Amino acid sequence: MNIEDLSKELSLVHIQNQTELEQFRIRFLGSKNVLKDLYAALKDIPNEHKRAYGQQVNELKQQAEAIFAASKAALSVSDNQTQKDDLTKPPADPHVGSHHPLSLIRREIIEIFNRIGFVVSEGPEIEDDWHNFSALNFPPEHPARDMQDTFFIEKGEQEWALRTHTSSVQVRVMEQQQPPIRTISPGRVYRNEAISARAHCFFHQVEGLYIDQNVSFADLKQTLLFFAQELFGEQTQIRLRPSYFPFTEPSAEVDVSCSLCAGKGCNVCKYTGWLEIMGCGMVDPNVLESCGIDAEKYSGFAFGMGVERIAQLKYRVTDLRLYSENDLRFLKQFTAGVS
Ligand code: 2U9
Repeated sequence: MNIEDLSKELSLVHIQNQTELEQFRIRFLGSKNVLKDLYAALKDIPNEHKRAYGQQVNELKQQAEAIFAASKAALSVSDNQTQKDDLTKPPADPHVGSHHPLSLIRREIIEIFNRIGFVVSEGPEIEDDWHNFSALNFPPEHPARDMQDTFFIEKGEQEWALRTHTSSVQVRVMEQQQPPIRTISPGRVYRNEAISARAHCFFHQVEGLYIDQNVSFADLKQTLLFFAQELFGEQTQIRLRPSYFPFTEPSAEVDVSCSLCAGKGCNVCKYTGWLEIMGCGMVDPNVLESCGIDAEKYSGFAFGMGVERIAQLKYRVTDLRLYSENDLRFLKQFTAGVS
């Protein structure tokens, strides 16, 4: 074999498996390799050509070493690939996803109210003035109707708003059916607020409504106590503080005893022993009448809570923005909730 023949052979070589790799190694790099004959022939080369000849043989050797190294690396990658394609192997990393913390809490809230006969109702996120405000007894000059609190959309003659609460869904339920009504409305709502750790331009609510004959404030209190004990544990107590909403009278804010310190006082409950979780009240007779329900015959209670607020308390989330940033470091912490 001369230099030209071997150079041509190297330029055409294509190693496809481990056997061919070993054959190549023996032929070009083994103890009796073909290049040794070329080195041996050096002594017969005229002196003036020795240097050029030696250089050509060295280049052939380097070329053979490079081909061997590259082929060996390529074959080890494809061997790994073959192993990966072994369908009998168990998956190395199944990449289990997670449910969003707000979905987990919403599901938990819905399940609790399902157990006592409340059914889910849903409705549009873009609402008219009637369903979002007027039917709910908001006076014409109420500040919530202001541009600064509500996102308005102008389309043709009609003015629309992004709903500011899911009570609008329950107005639609009352318009369509007569009591007994026992419904909860989970959903996204919008407020025209600057985004910060404590406020967002959208959040999620679950609102509840129960209308029948002789529904009393005691029924409301017992229902909320049941809910709080299911959600936070059977030791949980509730307390109601008087409040005001246009759609309920009387109205109250609902606190639960702090489950971290059992009501003794800690930094989460700001040493009060209580955590505010929702608002509630008896449905204002004006609202019943606006929705076609006889307020002489029927009464009802309603309540509303922010899902972010409940998730914040259960999971100790301190910044509202985390819920909508899709940061995997945050979301991955809820993998245990996948079922
Ligand atoms: C109808 C009539 C009345 C729903 C209610 C609240 C009290 C309440 C807030 C809690 C925190 C909203 O998410 S939040 O900002 N809600 O305090 N919501 S009573 O009352 C209704 C609902 C429907 C027809």
